Amino acid sequence: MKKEFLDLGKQPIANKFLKEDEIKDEFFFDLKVVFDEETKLVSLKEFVKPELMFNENYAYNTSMSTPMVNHFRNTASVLKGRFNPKSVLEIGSNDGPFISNFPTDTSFCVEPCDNFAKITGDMGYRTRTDFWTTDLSKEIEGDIGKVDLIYSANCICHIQDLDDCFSAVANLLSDKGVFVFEDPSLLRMLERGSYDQIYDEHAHVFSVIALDNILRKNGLMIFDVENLSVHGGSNRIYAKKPNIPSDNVITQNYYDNIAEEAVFGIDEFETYKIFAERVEESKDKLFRCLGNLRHNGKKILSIGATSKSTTVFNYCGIDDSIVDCITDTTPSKQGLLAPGSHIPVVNRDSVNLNDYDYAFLGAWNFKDVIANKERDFVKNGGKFITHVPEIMIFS
Ligand code: JHZ
Repeated sequence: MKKEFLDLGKQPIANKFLKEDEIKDEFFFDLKVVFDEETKLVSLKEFVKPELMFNENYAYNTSMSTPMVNHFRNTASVLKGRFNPKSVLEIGSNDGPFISNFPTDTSFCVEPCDNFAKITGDMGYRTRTDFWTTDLSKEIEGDIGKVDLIYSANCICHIQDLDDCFSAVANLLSDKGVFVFEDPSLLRMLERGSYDQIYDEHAHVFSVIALDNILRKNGLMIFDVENLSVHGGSNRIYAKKPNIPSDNVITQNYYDNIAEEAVFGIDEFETYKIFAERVEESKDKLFRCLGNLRHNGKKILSIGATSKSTTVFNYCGIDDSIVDCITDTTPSKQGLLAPGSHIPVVNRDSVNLNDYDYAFLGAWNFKDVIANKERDFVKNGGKFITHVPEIMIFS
């Protein structure tokens, strides 16, 4: 039932930034994407072993992006106001920007990366350094009982076995509890041509339609959906146990999202073939654009050593002969080489942007924040390049 529609070539671990002597052993896999005719789920054809991606060296610190810290503070306040949960569990708590808004004595974290689990542990939160599974959820239930709010951001789409993941949630959730999770939206990816949402960690890119099918199979139902602007367009899904009277009635947002996706053709294979053609065109155009600028002696850097830019640079064949360096605010990425492309990642403060003619937006999702921060670059004649939704040069 699974049909392949996109081949993004050989790709490395998207967040495995390297030292020079690690290049020779770098791991690559075939990044191909499939559509499941039965559930309508879009997934990677070949999954990468979770331990290779999520371990003590995982480089994506949520708290290094100020807009995301604000996002999680607001999210926590909205959820407290709407549901008033007595206990909270976060799956994939990273370095704690969401959970830190809840009391330590009634909150619990699950995080497989030791470096981050240590941070929330030090903050006083009971933290299990582990992957989210039904076995773990039963263990936690034995420890703390049922939970009123289970929350997860940019993590459920990382979990390869969704049936196990959702059964684990259904097991631990109190009868009137809510499961809230947010991940990049498949519809927004298809509309914007942002194929760089696809990389090793994103085992799936979710539509509401596919989630509706899979959650139902596993004892949960969606009652609300919110469309968010973060990460280039995400959906926040609200689910609960079916057949239990609660205040959480099915909202119009839920029906509207399902209808919008159906009109777009998200449940039809043909839609994905058209998307794949657009992606190939984008690759050719970006390679020609950056290649020509370089050929004409222009200096190019990239801003944001993102997982997304790992996909773009490796798929389009862009390396340090075209892009001199990538600036990033995350200390654990700085001083290392970007996965696959081996472009050096540097601290933003060590670079004078005015020495460059063009800045490619690896973090195009923060376009406005970056353009605002880098007004001086534009004043001095610098220009930005993005590939979303089309290849564009702008200032
Ligand atoms: P950002 C992450 O993907 C990883 P990435 C993860 N796997 C996931 O699922 C998705 O999010 C949704 C830096 N930066 O958020 C900070 C600047 O340098 O787009 C970050 O390293 N300057 C969990 O990696 C990176 O850019 C700035 O001004 O694609 C942004 O990464 C700002 C604002 C950020 O996610």
